[in-house]
Amino acid sequence: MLLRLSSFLSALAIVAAQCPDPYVPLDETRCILLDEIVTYTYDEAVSFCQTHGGSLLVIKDCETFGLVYDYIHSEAVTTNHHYWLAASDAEEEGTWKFIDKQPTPMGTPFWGPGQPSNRTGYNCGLLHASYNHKWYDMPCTGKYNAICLRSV
Ligand SMILES: *[C@@H]1O[C@H](CO)[C@@H](O)[C@H](O)[C@H]1NC(C)=O
Ligand SMILES: [Ca+2]
Repeated sequence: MLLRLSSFLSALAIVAAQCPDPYVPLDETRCILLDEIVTYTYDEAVSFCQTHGGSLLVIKDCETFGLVYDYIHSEAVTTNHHYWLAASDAEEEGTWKFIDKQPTPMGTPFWGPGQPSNRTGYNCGLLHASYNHKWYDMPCTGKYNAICLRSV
């Protein structure tokens, strides 16, 4: 039992050590950096994450959404902010792609009801604080907070 606990703790230490500051572990293979202080346009948020050796938030499965959601909701100060999702339909209206050109999942549990709205000029994805951080399409020139992900 003791042995198990100590190997678990040292495994945790290894994971923690592998995420460069100011990143913290999201899971065994990924690190997360959340900035709830400074707001950015979509393009500024993309640059912010690149500067920090990562990528603006990409979520391709429920598990990742759950981990990111739990991280956002772990503190009141981070819960009350909107965060950019690195997804856009600027290239072709209604065709949502992540920054890595992969298709963005549609519908539940990701997008809010009736989202994306596909309104003119609403071409960037946002985790909306007023809607439990479900995804909404917003003008890319809005100023919101950023979450970056990177590999350990
Ligand atoms: C907007 O387009 C997407 C992709 O075609 C679609 O899934 C979604 O239902 C559309 N939204 C509305 C409000 O019609
Ligand atoms: Ca659009």
